[in-house]
Amino acid sequence: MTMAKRMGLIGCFMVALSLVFAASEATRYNVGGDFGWGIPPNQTFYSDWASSKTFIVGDSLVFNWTGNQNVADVPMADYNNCSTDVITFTGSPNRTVFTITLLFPGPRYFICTVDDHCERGQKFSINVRWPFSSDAPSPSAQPPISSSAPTPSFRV
Ligand SMILES: [Cu+2]
Repeated sequence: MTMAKRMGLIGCFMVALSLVFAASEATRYNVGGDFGWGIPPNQTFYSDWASSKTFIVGDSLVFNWTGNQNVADVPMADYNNCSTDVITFTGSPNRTVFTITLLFPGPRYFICTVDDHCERGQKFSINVRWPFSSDAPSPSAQPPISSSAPTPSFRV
């Protein structure tokens, strides 16, 4: 394949990707609203904030903080344990604006690993959806697979 053809294919892919994002009107969410990203006033502050929103592929999370904070994009187990043994995104100690664009669907978990911030509620999880499928049920909302379903019978 020539370089020109290859660049053409990449170009087509980029156009298709941007069309998907444009059609879904990507949203930038300020995590925690006006409060920003810090030790919250209560344990459910960030889960309350996240539960009122629908996150679509292409949307962004904007973490705004002052002082000693960080953001870690972690698996569920680290989220549940408030693990501090994870890679974090840190910023300048004074003021940081850190943006994460949600590029793929599925559950995502974010925590702060400074001191006991996570235990004090500086954590939240979201379920990122594909565009155009905002009514799709989340994995936890799907009905359980019945074990008593009749097995198909075959005539011999
Ligand atoms: Cu923190």
